[in-house]
Amino acid sequence: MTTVVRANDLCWCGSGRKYKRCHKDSAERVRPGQQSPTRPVPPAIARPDYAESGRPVLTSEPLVKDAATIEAMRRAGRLAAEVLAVTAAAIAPGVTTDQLDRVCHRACLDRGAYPSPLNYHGYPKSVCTSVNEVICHGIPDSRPLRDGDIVNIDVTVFIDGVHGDTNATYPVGLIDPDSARLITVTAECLELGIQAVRPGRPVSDIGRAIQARAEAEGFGVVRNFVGHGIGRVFHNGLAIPHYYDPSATTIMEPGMTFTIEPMITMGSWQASMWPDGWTAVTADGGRTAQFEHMMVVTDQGADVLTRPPV
Ligand code: HM4
Ligand code: CO
Ligand code: CO
Repeated sequence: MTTVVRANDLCWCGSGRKYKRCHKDSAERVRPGQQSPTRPVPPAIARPDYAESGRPVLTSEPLVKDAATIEAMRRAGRLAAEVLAVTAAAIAPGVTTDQLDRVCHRACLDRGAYPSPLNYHGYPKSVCTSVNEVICHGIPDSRPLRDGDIVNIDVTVFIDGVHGDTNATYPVGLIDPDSARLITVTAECLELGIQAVRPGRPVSDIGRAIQARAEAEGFGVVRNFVGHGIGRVFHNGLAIPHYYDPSATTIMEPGMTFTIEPMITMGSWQASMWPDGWTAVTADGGRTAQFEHMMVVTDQGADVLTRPPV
């Protein structure tokens, strides 16, 4: 006897989710493609300390920045938002994630910026492109985007000695209503996290706000990737969890700079890693979305440095 399991049937495991969003067939999952050769950066463009060796020399820095550093980060944030918009404009069915990398790389160089991911701890490309069940750090390759996919583009630029970091998730062609709701709710989660930024309060307030919204929608919050302190260092050791973590006791202070970048899942928030050591995927193959902004804490709340112009 054979049993036909359809994609939209409830999963056999009793999770209450559709089969295609639970124990999804490996044939439907994103699979690694071919990577293109390393893209060069002209010597005229200033590089971060890890650009040659892959290992950052500076790994920590003051969490509260001086005025000159914040001004530099304002410019880096604005450029990162521009590069994200230029790269996202190339999204279409049939376009490969490597083509998105080429667009991002060129857009960084055009603005005199170094694409921060390139050779950071050996990362081979200039941007992260995370499709469907890929949580984050997807490596651009020969896989063409397909109608109905969702794709996150995560841009970081290095200019004037500081980084600017932002990401967003986009539909490819026409997407299903559940994927559209995942994207909308994830963008709302980021905004609620930003609204929770307030001097004198612990950073755990941010994750509390995000988790409440995500779980009220029946979605999960990824635990093992977090927002981060940023400045002259790409990831400086300050962690901003997107779920309520009572041990995240750092008190927000004016001049503190960090990212909030929630990763929200349709099914389980548990992650697993591809053999490439970078690509993080949901353990159950369910879709996941992410949005990111970089901000500075002010006397009132947050000043977002990566807001695209309206
Ligand atoms: S590596 N993007 N992101 N992201 N890393 C290449 C592209 C990358 C990250 C990253 C979000 C949060 C934290 C981190 C991080 C150490 C532990 C080495 C400082 O790598 O914290 O890296
Ligand atoms: Co990252
Ligand atoms: Co980031």
